Amino acid sequence: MAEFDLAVRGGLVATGCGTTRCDIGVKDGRVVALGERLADAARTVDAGGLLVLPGGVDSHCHIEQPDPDGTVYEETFLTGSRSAFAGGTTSVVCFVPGWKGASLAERVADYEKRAATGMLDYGFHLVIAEATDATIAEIPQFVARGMRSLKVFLTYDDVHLDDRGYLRVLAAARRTGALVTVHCENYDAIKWRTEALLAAGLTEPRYHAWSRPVVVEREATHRAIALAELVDQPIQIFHVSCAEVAEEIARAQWRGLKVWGETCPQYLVLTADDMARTSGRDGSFEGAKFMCSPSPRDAAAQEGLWRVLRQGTLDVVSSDHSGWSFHNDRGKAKHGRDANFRAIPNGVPGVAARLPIMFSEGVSKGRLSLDQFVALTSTNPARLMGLAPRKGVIQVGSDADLAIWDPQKRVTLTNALMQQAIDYTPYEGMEVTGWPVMTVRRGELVMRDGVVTAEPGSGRYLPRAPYDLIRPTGRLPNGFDTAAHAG
Ligand code: DUC
Ligand code: ZN
Ligand code: ZN
Repeated sequence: MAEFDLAVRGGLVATGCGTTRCDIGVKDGRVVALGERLADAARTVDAGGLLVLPGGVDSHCHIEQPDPDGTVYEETFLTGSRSAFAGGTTSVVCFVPGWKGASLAERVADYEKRAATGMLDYGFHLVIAEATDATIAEIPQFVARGMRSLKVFLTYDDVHLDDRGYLRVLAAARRTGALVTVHCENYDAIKWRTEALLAAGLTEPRYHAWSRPVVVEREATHRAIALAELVDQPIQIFHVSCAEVAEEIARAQWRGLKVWGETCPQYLVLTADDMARTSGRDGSFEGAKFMCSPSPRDAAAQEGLWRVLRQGTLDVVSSDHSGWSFHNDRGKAKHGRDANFRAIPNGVPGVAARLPIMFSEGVSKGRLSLDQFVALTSTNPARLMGLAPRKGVIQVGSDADLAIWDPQKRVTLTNALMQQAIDYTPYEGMEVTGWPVMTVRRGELVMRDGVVTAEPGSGRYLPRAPYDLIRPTGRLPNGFDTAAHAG
């Protein structure tokens, strides 16, 4: 009998702690050997001339997420899995949705059923949309079940927390050993500015960017960090749009605080000008395709982001994949094609495009080393989210999740290649160099040359234990642990 179920031979392997040419031996879904000329395997993949990387870990994905109005994001776990595998991603962390007045227990039960229908391995963040006694009391039982990251919003009508609510969630996270991830924009400032823009008749998609300039993101980021310092609670700032915001994180890190930062491809390759695009058919509504929050900025902001990625201030690149089709009347146009910018749902799809864009714009264009690319898109998110060393690395004992790349392959991005339920990609027509030609999930070849073959329902839940990296620093103002005494 062959020693391995699968051998991947002859590739240049970026393990997550360096790059080396070797074979990979897989047994029962895990990596069991790295070496030269490994013994026989039941199945062999020839990776000569190719790169073998840990499967992508996308720690910020909105998939099949129900909204309070009863609608559900169009991307299901089934279609989202197909799309992720097509783009070399094998694990995601999604969001158990939250809204005011709904019990966490009901939402978790519903979302668990949805996620179990996919093929991706998945973990859950818990959205905490209100800091009532009832919600705060529910948090520990779900952290104990492995959902050890909470998501809070400092803006959006349905979900935003005021400072006291945010402090209460930080305290609950500190007591239970969870990470808090934060959407940082100033709610009142955006609301005030939006009302003024609409009153002035500035309603088109491009004014979305005007409603939330950098300063509202920078202020909220500063506040999110300061309040986390008060509680001594580790946080991750989501979707940082420019270096000016990242500087807030750098300053906090320099002071020794546990603050991490994430950005997304849309902030590296789109700008606010994309929201001013028009088309013959859709007029200025075309700009809705590129609308997300925070807003994409400008070319200088993009260059600044590459710099802070190289410096390590931001250490994760996620997709923030959000499911709103453009052409039907349930997505971006759910309030009509002449709706003002406030009524257009935010978000852009990107679970499949994330790795090809980052590889091409980063590695192929010489902005990132191969090891930096792997760290940003797989190893670092896995470590921060408590998934490593099972995910995010290629080492003996880790799950055999691999993305096998042809670094020379040139591809023009189209929505068909994304294999997603959402009917457009904001990256249509973009040329990339480097493409994932095979994806392996737990030792199974689930994608080859764009053909996805995994069994629906074969994805596994990834419970995540409280983890060293997110342990508080122990530095408390006056040595007084507010979280131990306040609710
Ligand atoms: N911003 C978010 O915070 N969530 C989903 C989409 C978006 O643009
Ligand atoms: Zn967000
Ligand atoms: Zn998001």
